[in-house]
Amino acid sequence: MKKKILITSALPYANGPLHFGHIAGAYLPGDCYARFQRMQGNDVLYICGSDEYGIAITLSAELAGRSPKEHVDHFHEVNKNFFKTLNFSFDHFSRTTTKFHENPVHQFFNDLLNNGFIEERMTEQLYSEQDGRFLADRYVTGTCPSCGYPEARGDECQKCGSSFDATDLKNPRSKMTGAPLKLKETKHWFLLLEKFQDRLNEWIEKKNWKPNVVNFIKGYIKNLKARAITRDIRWGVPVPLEGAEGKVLYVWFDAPIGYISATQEWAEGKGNSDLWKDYWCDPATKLVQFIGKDNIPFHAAIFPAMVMGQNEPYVLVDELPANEFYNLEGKQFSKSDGWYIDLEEFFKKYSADQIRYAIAANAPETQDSEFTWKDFQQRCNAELLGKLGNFVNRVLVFAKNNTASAVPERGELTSVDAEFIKEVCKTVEEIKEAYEGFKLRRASQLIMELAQKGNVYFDFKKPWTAAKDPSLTPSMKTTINLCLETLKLLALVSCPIMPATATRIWNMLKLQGKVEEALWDDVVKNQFATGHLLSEPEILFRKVEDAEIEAEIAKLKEMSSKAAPKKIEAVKEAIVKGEISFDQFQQIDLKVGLIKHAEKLPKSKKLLKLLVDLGSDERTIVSGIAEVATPESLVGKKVVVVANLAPQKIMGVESQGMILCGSKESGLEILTLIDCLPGASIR
Ligand code: B3M
Ligand code: ZN
Repeated sequence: MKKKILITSALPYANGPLHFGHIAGAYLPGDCYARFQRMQGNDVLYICGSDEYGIAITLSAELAGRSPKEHVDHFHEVNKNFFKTLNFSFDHFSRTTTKFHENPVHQFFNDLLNNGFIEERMTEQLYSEQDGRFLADRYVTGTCPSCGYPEARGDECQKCGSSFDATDLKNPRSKMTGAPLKLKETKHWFLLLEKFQDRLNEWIEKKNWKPNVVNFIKGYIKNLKARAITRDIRWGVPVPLEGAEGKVLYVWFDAPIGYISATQEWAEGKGNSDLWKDYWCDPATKLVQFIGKDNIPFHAAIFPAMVMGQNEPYVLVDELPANEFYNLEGKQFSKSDGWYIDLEEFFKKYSADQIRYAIAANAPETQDSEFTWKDFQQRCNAELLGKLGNFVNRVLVFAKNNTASAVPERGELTSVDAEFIKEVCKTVEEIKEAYEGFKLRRASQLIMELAQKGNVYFDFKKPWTAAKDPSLTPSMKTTINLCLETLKLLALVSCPIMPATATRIWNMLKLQGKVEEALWDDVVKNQFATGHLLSEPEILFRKVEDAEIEAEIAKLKEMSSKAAPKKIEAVKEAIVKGEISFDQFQQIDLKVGLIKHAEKLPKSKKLLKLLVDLGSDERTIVSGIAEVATPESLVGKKVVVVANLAPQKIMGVESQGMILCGSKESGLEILTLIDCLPGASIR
């Protein structure tokens, strides 16, 4: 019977480009599963979209010099295109800033509040008087309460490794402006997760999920406590209450509801705005959510609790195939560390199916796994080309030369033929089970086994000798008939992982319609008619040469050795700021300033207090250049000053401008001029 299957892949944050590490975890497995289930004739809806709110977004937008909206607009497109390049088959790829999103998020919040699962509490948080706002942990730096390291992060110390609340930092400051922070009371709303302990336990008991997921989540449920679900920032879904102005819902509260709002947007696009309910509100729906292991708590406990505590009949997750991590040559993919694969370059040389197959064959299903260039080459050459490509090609070329590109008739079967058919059918059945059970590694391995069985059979039957002996013609025809049937099955079983390759095989066999729309059982059952004409054979895969792979490895090493040591700096540089008009640029008054006096600011390692002659007037400027220049060396230098910047108090001193510097690995480089006079404008 036809099943209704709602499939989701974790909504990627729209704050940076995705890489193959992400693809291996929550995405490729989802796409293969969706494709497979469609071919089973099931009613599949595959939903994904960008996760666009939260501190991670505002912080990286700020570093990039963009507004959060500009930032998510940019990366939403970037990531959407990446999925397209990889041939993803989402029925809809939405985003959490659509007009559809706020309603269901508010419905969840209001229901949970009215049902007694959300409570208002007063908390203390770090506040910046200068910016007039509360700062999230990630925006805060200060002195580590354990080891005294002065630049500790808001949640943990990168020097001694201890973790703490930002409110424990000594001398807390804003990471962006250096402004001092103080504790201030603020109201927040808490989700009382402990109230769901029993229901969650009972529910999880019945799940037959991977042991790592179930064990983790059982431990997690034991320690459930109330969690703040609001934040003092402006970028997010507003809290739907009076007295909550300036507060938004925590991104992990709204993001999973994005699966629902994305489906609503999809339904609207289909011209039936209620259609989403057919999936989300029908208990017969099977909800399968693909995620990476770091997202387990939210999908296996927190979101299910939210669903349990609200009033709409939304379905709970049925299957949660969570994957481990996928690294690159032994380390995490990281653009800022130069440890990544340039995707534009990659897709100039390799195809989506090559990488889809390489990831599937080595998917991080039970433990972390990794992409290595050598493994990629081996998969491409020994497996895709050597086994699958080879079998497809030799059969089709043989048929072209010996059976006039037509499917020959199947004669009497020898025991070898019969055994071959049995083996092929068994392998196809095993591949089906592998897909059904979220086992892409196993499916990939079996696909190659199937191709290899074909090669062995072809070699054993030696149709090329039979072709020369008229008395053996019937046997030759049987061989080619069975090989062509196997090609058709190879197109079928490889379609979820390698849709483009499957399509090419399908087309070479001149089969009707699209392979991805074919029904699995029909393809297995229906045999070629004798005399069915085939198309021209084409080469499926090219050889990946040693020299290419060596060059890729060398490039990776070079990029990582050149990468800036600090992640934040690298992000700053990697992203070009949003466009401004010429008029906006003209508003910045840049002038040549002569440094007349310089001294260290007491109690600061970085700051110098400078007296700068701007021709028309003299200014006091506080500048963070103490680590790159001594006060003596600066006197007499002519520097670039932002002359019309609003004055700013820095450590008690009013700074009346800013000195421009370039950033480099070891710190800063001050921009200086030789011939210009103080006060000259810079254009
Ligand atoms: N954006 C985290 C991540 O990309 C988060 C997933 C949300 S799923 C609702 O890992
Ligand atoms: Zn420390």
